[in-house]
Amino acid sequence: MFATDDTILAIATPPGRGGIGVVRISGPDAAHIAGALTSVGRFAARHATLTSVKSRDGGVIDRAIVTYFPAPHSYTGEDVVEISAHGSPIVLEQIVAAALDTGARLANPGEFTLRAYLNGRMDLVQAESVADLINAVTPLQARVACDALEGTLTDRIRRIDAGLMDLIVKLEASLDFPEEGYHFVESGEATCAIDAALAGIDAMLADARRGRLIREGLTLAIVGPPNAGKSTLFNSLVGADRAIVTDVPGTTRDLLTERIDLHGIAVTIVDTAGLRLEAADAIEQEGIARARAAAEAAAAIIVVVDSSQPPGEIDECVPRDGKPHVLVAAKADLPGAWDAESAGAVRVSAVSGEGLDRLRQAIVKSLDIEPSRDSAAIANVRHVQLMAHARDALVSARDAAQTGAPEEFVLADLHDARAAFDEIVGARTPDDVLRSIFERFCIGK
Ligand SMILES: Nc1nc2c(ncn2[C@@H]2O[C@H](COP(=O)(O)OP(=O)(O)OP(=O)(O)O)[C@@H](O)[C@H]2O)c(=O)[nH]1
Ligand SMILES: [Mg+2]
Repeated sequence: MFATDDTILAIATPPGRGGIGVVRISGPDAAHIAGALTSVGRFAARHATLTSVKSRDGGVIDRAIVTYFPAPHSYTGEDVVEISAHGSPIVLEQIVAAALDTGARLANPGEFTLRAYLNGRMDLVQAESVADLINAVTPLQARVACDALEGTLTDRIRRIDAGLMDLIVKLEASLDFPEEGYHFVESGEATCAIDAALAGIDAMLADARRGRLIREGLTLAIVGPPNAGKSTLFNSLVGADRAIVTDVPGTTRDLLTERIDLHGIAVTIVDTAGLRLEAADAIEQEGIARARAAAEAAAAIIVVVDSSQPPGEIDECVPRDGKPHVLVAAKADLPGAWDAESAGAVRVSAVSGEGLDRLRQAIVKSLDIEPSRDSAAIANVRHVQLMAHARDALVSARDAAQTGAPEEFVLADLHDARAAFDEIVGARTPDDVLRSIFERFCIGK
């Protein structure tokens, strides 16, 4: 169980120096503590009050803006006080120490949001999206998290759930008249209602892969023969001179990784050693082994081939397992030695910059995620697993309804599906699951 009857506090702004730093206090003693720190008798609700904040010995720590949010109209649903002081770690730590002296305790990671959830200020999906929003590294990730925070995912689930509830009520009413079988609902009508719910779930699961790529990002490996122009392309995509480029085949040995924003998707791009059978030495051999492992681990691959040289053994570089990949004909500014067009390759020149935009588009297209549509309501593994569980239960419910099995059988499966929905939005979620969710938060959130 989670304690919520004490008063917690934490620095809510990131570590380091800044214009403003905020100490947040939440719990029954929040107003009392603010009074003790400032000697302001009573703070008006949601009014910014400029006042001195003092330590226990009466010395002034800083001039700060204090805002009091009385319960239940606050982030956590409890009495909350936010002290906006100057953004100095020393000042903020002194304010925290002074507040601790008055009986509050330090908040655990995510504890403010946990309380917001426990007090019904938001459901679990919204609480999880707070962490996603804070951790977003691309604007698209932020937008998807913000959508979930607004409740789009919850709404979608609630709509499916309402249809099931309707069916459950009718089936349970039928149970009161056992001799007459499906009394308030025909077996066909039940099947129809379950099919509608299944269609809703399937649409969400289809979105899930795309949502997860947006939420979690993905790894993209650049592979190809030596000297093809892989490191040059890596540098172009990263927008910095990260990798060493020379005309000596076998220049790159170690894996180089860099994070880029590819049309809103957080992509970790990996430069690798050129693949060839005859490695010059043990170092290159190890580099090639690492290149293969990186290609194996990546979600997608860019195969780079020199367009000015006979292509050689490029088949070796193309993934065989159907993994998304894009073929690049590099050095497009030089006279071509093979027909890039009919090979379906994107012609790219690092010298002229030709083809880079087309390449970015081709990569996104190969991932099949259309990032312009922003209905990625379901993105997190926990949600996907529970949704899949609900789906299994509904398939079993439909089979039972179709074969005219007793209502109890159908009902058991329907309740099972609804329990999974409840666990997603947090209406019924075990404490250990809650704990692991909120542990991922930062302190002060
Ligand atoms: N003209 C021209 N030369 C290029 C282009 N891209 C790369 N090069 C040259 O091709 C040579 C090899 O480039 P790298 O980027 O080091 O090739 P790599 O595939 O990383 O090579 P390894 O690390 O040895 O496997 C260098 O001399 C580059 O300057 C290009 O678009 N046009
Ligand atoms: Mg290289």
